[in-house]
Amino acid sequence: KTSHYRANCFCDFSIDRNLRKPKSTNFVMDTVNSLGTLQDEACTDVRSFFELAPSLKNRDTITQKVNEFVCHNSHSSENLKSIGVVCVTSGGTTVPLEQRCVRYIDNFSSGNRGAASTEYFLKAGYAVIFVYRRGSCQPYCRYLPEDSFLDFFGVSEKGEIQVCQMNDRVVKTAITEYHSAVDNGLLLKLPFTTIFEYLQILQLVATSMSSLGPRGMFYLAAAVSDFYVPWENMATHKIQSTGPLNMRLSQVPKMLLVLRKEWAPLAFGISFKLETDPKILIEKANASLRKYQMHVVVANELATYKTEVVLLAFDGRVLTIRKQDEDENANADIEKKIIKILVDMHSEYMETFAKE
Ligand code: PAZ
Repeated sequence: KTSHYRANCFCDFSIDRNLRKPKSTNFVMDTVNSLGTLQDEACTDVRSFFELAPSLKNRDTITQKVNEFVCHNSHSSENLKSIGVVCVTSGGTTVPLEQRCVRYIDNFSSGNRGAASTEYFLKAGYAVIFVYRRGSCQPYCRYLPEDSFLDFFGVSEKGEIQVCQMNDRVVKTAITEYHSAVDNGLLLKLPFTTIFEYLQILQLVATSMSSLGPRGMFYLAAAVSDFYVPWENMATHKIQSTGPLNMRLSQVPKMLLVLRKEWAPLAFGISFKLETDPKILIEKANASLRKYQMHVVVANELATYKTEVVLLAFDGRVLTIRKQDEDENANADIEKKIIKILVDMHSEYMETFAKE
């Protein structure tokens, strides 16, 4: 039932034909009804989450930056340089345990996927709003040393800063490409730390990007907390260690459906699903696709996420992308293949609007 073939970009595509089967009318109506209820519930939960969350610092400045960026990259802009605008989220959100936070729960993510994907989206002609966790991996800095940035530089006898010869090319490329993206108004970076900041920034970006219609895209690679301590239940000061700590975490409301249906309803939505148990990965990714009405869900397993992902698309396509052994060089990240496929899917999606 599953056919495998090799495409010219070295990806193994597996298309599960069962997923293309037309559904019965009853099934469709049930799905529509339950989605309506789910959407109403999600909207209510999201509204109360925002009402109770600590307000975002510099909200007005961030809003202005995002609006200007979106306007600069909108169709009406005279100097339009991008084919689409993508919001890439990257890194893990934290859940503070105290309002004056000393301790927090964190989520696994280095930000490498988001940073690499940003570079490939820019290369493909997109403008990128990079919403990233403070301190996580940055676009064009992936090849710089992790431990000491200073290892890359030296000081000449005249006191001038020099790049060590062996790193010369990497640093020049990084500086040139980064500045070119920023100077042309194609890269906007917005940092977050907590789940509260992340969701407020996402809402703000999404509502601004809704003006772009189908040219907008969301590539949600950030590892977002599922559980949190509501602000009003949180200890104000550092929790004292006077015995075992009992904590009750609430569920973070499901923003994906609200993003898709309310904040930016025409944008192309891609979310990620990470699991450690391979037995449930595809089932969970499929559930996300249906429940949150995403256009694509990228399923990956913790043990193999750098070398294998499965793309499940809303039209039933299921593509397995693998980093091959022959790709083992710095310029052949799996993200290069993922972005190529997603850009093609997004073009097809935009074409359906152009025809209408
Ligand atoms: O940031 P990174 O490169 O270390 O990891 C990327 C990832 C595994 C966090 C990402 O591919 C992903 O699956 N994000 C969604 C995680 C989630 O299910 O919440």
